[in-house]
Amino acid sequence: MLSIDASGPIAQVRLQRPDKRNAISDAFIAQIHTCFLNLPASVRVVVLSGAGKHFCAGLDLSEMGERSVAEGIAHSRAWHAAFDAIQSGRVPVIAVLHGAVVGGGLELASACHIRVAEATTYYGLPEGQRGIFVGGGGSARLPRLIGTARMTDMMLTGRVIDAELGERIGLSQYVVPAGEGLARASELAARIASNAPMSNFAVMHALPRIAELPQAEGLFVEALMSSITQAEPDAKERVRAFLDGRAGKVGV
Ligand code: 1HE
Repeated sequence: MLSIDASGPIAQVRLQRPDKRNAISDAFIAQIHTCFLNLPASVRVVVLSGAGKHFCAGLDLSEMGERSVAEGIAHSRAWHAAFDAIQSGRVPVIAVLHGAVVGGGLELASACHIRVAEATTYYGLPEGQRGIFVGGGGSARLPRLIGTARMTDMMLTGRVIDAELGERIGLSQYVVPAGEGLARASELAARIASNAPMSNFAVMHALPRIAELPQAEGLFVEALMSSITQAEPDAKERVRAFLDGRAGKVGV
């Protein structure tokens, strides 16, 4: 269900269940979790994409069945653990979106660090229509991306958001023509992989925590993180390279 090429610094991870629109079953969520927990040390960035017509149709509804309350909680917590392994993992993850990015598929996308949406992308939260609620971290992550009011609208009315509007409101950071998502993600991944590891660590792990802190505490943590990055030999060499004219200017 998950195809993984982790042979180079940029790993390609692909949802590979196109006949079921990459719907996420219990076995599938376990594979996603295992994959992100066990990325080889040589991997610096992951590009996550979906095979077939759509990125992901969310929860495999055929398995919803007759779960008890306790089983339902355990199920949701398994999704949380898997998506936490993405968001709070060791390396940045770029999602390449196309077609349906709905329900748990949108929850998966929202756990990634950068989202590149092809023009065919549409976003929906059909949970409201299915009589259920989000369970894959959507209520914690999506309001932070798009605001509680927009998520409320999507869930209450079944509103579907297209790629362009999705970019404007923060569901993706990029929109590209159909079929160009992987190429754009690979370019972005190469840039990310060329950064100092400590800078990427700070962006992935300090930045989201600082954003949740009161300002005074956030500024204090920023000062610590800033000093830690500057103390790295890598940072000293990169700054020297710029001052010596050996490193590129901003935007060049
Ligand atoms: C599925 C699923 C699925 C497709 N679970 N089997 N998610 C949803 O409510 C979305 C439900 N799916 C759809 O609305 C559509 O399938 C799509 C818009 C995503 C794609 O449409 P289309 O026309 O390309 O495909 P299709 O013909 O609808 O589906 C092809 C097959 O995939 C078909 O099975 P088949 O055996 O008849 O060929 C579908 O039944 C199957 N399929 N989506 C199971 N989701 C942690 S909580 C998260 C909560 C949620 O995610 S709720 C939202 C669930």
